[in-house]
Order: sequence, then structure tokens, then C-alpha cells
Amino acid sequence: MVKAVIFDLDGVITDTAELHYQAWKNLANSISIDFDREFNEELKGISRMDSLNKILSHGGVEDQYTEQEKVGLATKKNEEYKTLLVHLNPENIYPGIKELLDSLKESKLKIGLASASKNGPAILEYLQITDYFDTIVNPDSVANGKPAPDIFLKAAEQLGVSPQECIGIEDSEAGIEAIKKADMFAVGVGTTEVMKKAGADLVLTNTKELVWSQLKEAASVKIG
Ligand code: B16
Ligand code: MG
Repeated sequence: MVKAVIFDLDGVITDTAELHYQAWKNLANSISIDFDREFNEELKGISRMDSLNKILSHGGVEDQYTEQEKVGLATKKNEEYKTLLVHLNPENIYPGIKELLDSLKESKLKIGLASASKNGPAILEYLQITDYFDTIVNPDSVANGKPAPDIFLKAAEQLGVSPQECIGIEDSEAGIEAIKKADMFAVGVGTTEVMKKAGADLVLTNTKELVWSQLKEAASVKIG
């Protein structure tokens, strides 16, 4: 039986990818690295420091910065990102998400957040949906980021359910891989080709389609 639903944040609950894009682009351009939307796609679900390392190697300068300098660059990006986050409000919640959260609460399902973002709790506050969540995993508390299963396993542990009783919802390839490695039912929101390739059990093209009765039915084939 499904006992919990574990959400990714960026790209599933709201669109912070555009804000990450703006902040990373400014940072990259300030050190003479080109940065476009296509490259930004590769950073979805990837941690802040891993994102910076990808950007530096994209610019061919990964060996030119000390670890301390890299922390400085990541901090600079995050400071700008945080100034963009303050504009988030409940209108920025993706379609269907609030309805899904309400249905889950009514059906007494547990709700968890498994986001790679250290800004996750602040984003939930801006969106005014913190109270729906029974647990939020601190990404610093797990050894390996997505595509490793750690953050989803930690969410299940914190919720007191087994991974096999969980549905995970993700928009990134790395995230779907993480859910599958955690032995959960994976719902991918995105293009069928990409999500299927990553191993999603159910693919939806829009968050509007995240309807609890349908998720439950799809997952019951595997979870029971
Ligand atoms: P922060 P998710 C991820 O969130 C984003 O997709 C990714 O682009 C970002 O680098 C990462 O969070 C870390 O975010 O810099 O705020 O700690 O998709 O796992 O919810
Ligand atoms: Mg995401």
C-alpha cells in the first residue's frame, strides 16, 4: 500500500530553474564563461557545488580555482539567487500541486520533500505550503546527491515508512534515477522520451496531471 509521496521541489512544485539560470548566468559571465538555457538544463537536480564544477569545466577553467575560491563563487551565486526567491508567492505553485497536496492530506498519506536545494525550506515558506510537509530532508545530511538514492531513502526513513511504500515525483533524469535506485515508484514530469530513458514508471507531461486517484491506481500495479 502506498503510504507516502516524496516530492522534488525545483521543477515539480515550482519553477525555480529560471531563477537558477539568471543567477548562474551572471556568475558565469562575470568570469568570462558563456552560459545558455540549454546548458542550464544539465544542472537540474544537481547540487550547488556540482553545478559550479560543471560550469567551470564547461568553460575549460576547472583547474584555475582553489576550493576556497569555488566556495566564494557558489556563495556569490546563491546570494543573488536568494534575492530572486523573495518574489516567489503562492501564485508560483505549479498547476495541480495544491490540489494534490490536499488530496494526500485527506487520504492520510505522509508527505516528504527530497530536494537537492538548501533553499528548500525558504521556498516552501514563500509558497506558503510548509505545513503540508511531514518531513524535509536536509540535503547536507546525505552523503551522495542525486542520482544516488540517498535523499529519497532518508525521506522514507524520516517518515517512518519503507521505500517500497513510497511514490517519488521528479522532473530531472538524475532524480528519477535516484527514486528507482531507492526502489520506489517513480513519477516523472517531463518529456516521455527523457523520463522513460531515466526509468520512470509513470510519465506525465504536466503537473496538472498529478491527480492522486490516478497516481494511486498506477502505483498499485507495483506497490499493491
Ligand atoms: P541550491 P531539486 C535542485 O533542486 C535544483 O534543481 C538544482 O538546479 C540546484 O542546483 C540544486 O537544487 C541546489 O540548489 O543552490 O538552492 O542549494 O530539483 O532537487 O529540488
Ligand atoms: Mg527538480
